[in-house]
Parts: sequence; C-alpha cells; structure tokens
Amino acid sequence: MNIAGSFDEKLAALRLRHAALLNKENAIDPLFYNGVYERYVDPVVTAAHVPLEWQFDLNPDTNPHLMARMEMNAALNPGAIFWKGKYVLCVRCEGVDRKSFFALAESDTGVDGFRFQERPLQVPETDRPDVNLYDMRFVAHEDGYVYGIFCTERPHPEANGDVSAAEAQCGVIRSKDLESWERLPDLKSPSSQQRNAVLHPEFVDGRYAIYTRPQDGFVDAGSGGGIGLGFAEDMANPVIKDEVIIDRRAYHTVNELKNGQGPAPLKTPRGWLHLCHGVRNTAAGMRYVLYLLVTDLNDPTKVIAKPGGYFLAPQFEERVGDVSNVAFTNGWIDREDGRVFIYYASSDTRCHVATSTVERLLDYAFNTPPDGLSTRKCVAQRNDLITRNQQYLASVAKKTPVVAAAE
Ligand code: BGC
Ligand code: BMA
Repeated sequence: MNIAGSFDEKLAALRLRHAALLNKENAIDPLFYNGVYERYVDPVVTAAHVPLEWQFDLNPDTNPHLMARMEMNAALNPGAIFWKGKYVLCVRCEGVDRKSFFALAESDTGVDGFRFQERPLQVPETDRPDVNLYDMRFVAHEDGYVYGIFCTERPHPEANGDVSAAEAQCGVIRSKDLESWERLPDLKSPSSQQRNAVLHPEFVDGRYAIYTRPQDGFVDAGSGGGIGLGFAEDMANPVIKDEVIIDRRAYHTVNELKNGQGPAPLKTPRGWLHLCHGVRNTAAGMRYVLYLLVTDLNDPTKVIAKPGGYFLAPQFEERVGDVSNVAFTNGWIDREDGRVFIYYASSDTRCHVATSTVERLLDYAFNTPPDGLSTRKCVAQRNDLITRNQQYLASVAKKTPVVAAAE
C-alpha cells in the first residue's frame, strides 16, 4: 500500500496498514515440523506493531510532512504472564536512539492480535539512575506480588573515559495489578555484574530463590561457571550470599561461551521445566540458541534431565537482524490445559511464539539423549537409534506379510 497524498490521506493509509497488521491472523508454519513444538508464520510483535502515536507527531501544524519523529528500531525479548484472561507480553521496545523501554502488549489468543497499552511503562529509578533497561522476566510469586526482574545498564563507575565501559545489574520492580509498580533496590550478588537474573516462583526453605549468571565482565561470563541459584531473605532488599551453579557451561556444547536462565521455570509433575539460552562463539560472532532442562521439584539446584543440543535455534529470516544469529527468550506461559506458549525473539529484532504442551516438553526433556560430549559418543547414540529403528521396523514387517502390504 502506497502512503501518499495529503497529510490526512497519508495518515489514513498509515492507520489502515497498522490496523491490518494488528488484525492479521497468525497460522502454524506448515513447513516446520519436529513434533516438539509448532512455529508460526508471522512474528507476534514487531517494531511496526508499536502505536503510531508513539512515533509520529499527528498534528499537521507541527508536522506538515507527517514525519516519524521518534522511530522504533525493534521490539524484542518479551517477558510474559497470563493475566485476567489475556496473554500479556512485556516487550523490550527499542527506539532508533538505542534506548530500550518496556511496554505491555495483550492478546486474547497468545499467537496473534497483540495490542500495546496506551503508553509504555515508566519504571521508577533507584538513587543510581539507569541508562538502559531490558529483558524483563515476569513472575507471579507465591508471596502475592508479580515481580519484574530486568537488566539495568549504567556506565561503569571505573570507566576512566572509556565510553563503552558498562555495568549490568539486576533491577527489580513489583506490582499487584500490573499497573502501579514499586521499584526495589537492585539485587546484590557475589558477582560484580549481573544479567539474566530470574526469580523462582516459590519459596525454597522459606527464602526467595533467584537464578543468576555470575560474570566477570559486561559481556564475558569469564570464570562464571554457568547458571546459578542464589537465596535471599527478602525482596525489599534483595541480597544473595550463597549461590550454587546448577548448570555448568561445557566445552564444545551449545553453551560453551555463556548461558542464562530464560523465563522463570514452570512447575510440572516431573520437575521444574527450564528454558535457557546458550551461546557459542563463531568466526561470524556469537550464536544464541535455546535449550531445555528439568530440575528436581524438591531441590531446584539439582538438574534431573538435560537433553543434548539446542531446543530452538534461529532459522531462515530469524537469523538476520540487528544482532544476527540470535534466539533469545525471557517469557513463556503455561495454561491449565497443559498448553505452553513460548515467546522468543530473533536476532534482537522481533518477537515470535512457538507452542507446545507440558506433556510434549517433558517427553522431549526426558527422552532426548544427553549431549554425548564427543563425536564418538554422538555417533554411538545415533547408531543406537538406527539399530532400535531397524529392529522395530523388522518386527512390524514380520507381522505384516509383504503380499498384504503390496495390495
Ligand atoms: C545490549 C544487550 C546485550 C548486552 C551485551 C547491551 O548493551 O542492550 O542487548 O545483550 O549489551 O552485549
Ligand atoms: C544478551 C541479552 C539480550 C540479547 C543478546 C544478544 O546478552 O541480554 O538482550 O538478546 O545479548 O544480543
């Protein structure tokens, strides 16, 4: 559709185009199959979904050319929660000025029709002003609050003139209605920087449990061993003293360089189901994929299932964007009927959904061979599968005489 003509004609055309995008029904991608989850044809939220009022000055006196005064660059890494009958995403919106902000978008179906609320969230500050906020994890905790745990970025206090030296910390807000938010002090943990912190939804031995990702530098996990779980007495002043690494990084796996907890884990009959991201380095830069693991219901520091390899990787156009070759997740929703809506972003640019069920995800988690950690072991695992298939197919063939099969 051409956007041309008078101010009013252009605005009408823009509104039509925007409405068509918001009303477009999504469909399961017919070309993708792995039995574990469905992918969808369209992303669920993109920069183009952001209301026109957030980007254009709609007054012809002050904006005669109907220019976008504050363009959007991307809509990515959404936190998610099911709230009052709606699927609610807390989208990381990013303006062309590289500043990210949070905005809630709601849908009735979880796979399409997402609409932003009237305004973005204005997150209250601590006494150390934030420069950039991103990657919200929403969790309804059993203490009665919905917590929003996110990354706050500021210039490094010892930057010494290096304008790219930054410090990442875990910011905390909480609410009872998703409307008014209280900012709590940033999490204090044994690590000098913190990104990808996530609150566990239940108390563990009477304490708050927080997934962490100890890291040496702003980008590098360095000697930080992997995803940690730390414990805090209260959230009004969250301080982690003891922390254990529950999922270690390993050589030549999908999380060799770094990893992090995605959204808060889901409680299932067989354990806490976790979705995580894993990063490896390549000549073309870092590659981010998602993987799954299960921890013990009574002891969430204990991993009881960890399928080998990635669960979801960016594919086709998902591989291209602002930061290419990235699949990242920090939100998913499980419904009472067992359906799971997995929200992920591709290449720091747009938000997608994949759908599955708790039953299928557990089947995947417990019946996928763990990473063999060497070519020899992986070939043995694949040969085992081939042998079992040959035996099974031979046994069915015996029961079904060839003549009958040919008829
Ligand atoms: C970006 C994040 C990124 C981080 C580490 C931040 O400045 O906003 O998207 O994950 O740097 O590279
Ligand atoms: C990180 C995250 C994400 C981002 C990813 C890839 O460290 O915190 O914000 O999607 O890098 O750039």
